[in-house]
Amino acid sequence: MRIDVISIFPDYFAPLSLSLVGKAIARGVVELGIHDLRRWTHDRHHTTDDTPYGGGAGMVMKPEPWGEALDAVEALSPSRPTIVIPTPAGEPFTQARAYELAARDHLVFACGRYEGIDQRVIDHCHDTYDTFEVSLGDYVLNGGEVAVLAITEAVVRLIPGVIGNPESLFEESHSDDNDRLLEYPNYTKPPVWRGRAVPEMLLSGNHGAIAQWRRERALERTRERRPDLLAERPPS
Ligand code: 6GU
Repeated sequence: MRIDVISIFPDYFAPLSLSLVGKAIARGVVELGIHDLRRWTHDRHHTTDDTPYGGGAGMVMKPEPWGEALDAVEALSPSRPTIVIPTPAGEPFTQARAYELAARDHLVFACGRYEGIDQRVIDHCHDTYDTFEVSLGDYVLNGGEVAVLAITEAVVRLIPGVIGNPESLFEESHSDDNDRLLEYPNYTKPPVWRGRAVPEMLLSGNHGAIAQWRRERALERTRERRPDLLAERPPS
């Protein structure tokens, strides 16, 4: 997979050379390009924003640099890219979307700052490419950069061969194999720590009973913390 990121803060993406994503890059599973949007400005001050038509607070990112940047980055791979635009006004980013993006050949992340990108750039993306406007949750970040770090990690770990033990993908929270419940609690040695014992069931060696106990804990947790997930579950 090829991933390109367009941002006015390219330094934000240094952490992508670490950890699991960094290894995928080092192994050539992922090719990563980080691009400074200012490269596609032509004025002395490398201006990327301007005041909003209609008035109001804040600044809006100008369309021209974005148009040139998208044209240039599209040309870096033979396939038509999938565009991801992080925005608090997007659809909630989910594990299902992460799996869908993990199957694409070329992802391009367009990081907006200020009050966002001129809507004509977004409309152009929807008309020209497969485009997803996604949000990480109901709170506001200053720009899309931190969201891109999160989304990239969620996507790259799902590319076949990136995770050492793919079985670990099956039981985790939000996986289909776990019926999209939150994950049950996990324990390791010692059996008692600061007076807290590991639940006895897990020491029983009865694998059927342990699986049932874990499912009950997963249901209990989901009911308490994310009742919305139970409501939208397919009937089982
Ligand atoms: Cl994806 N972007 C920004 N700027 N703020 C957010 C977000 C994304 N998700 C939640 N808040």
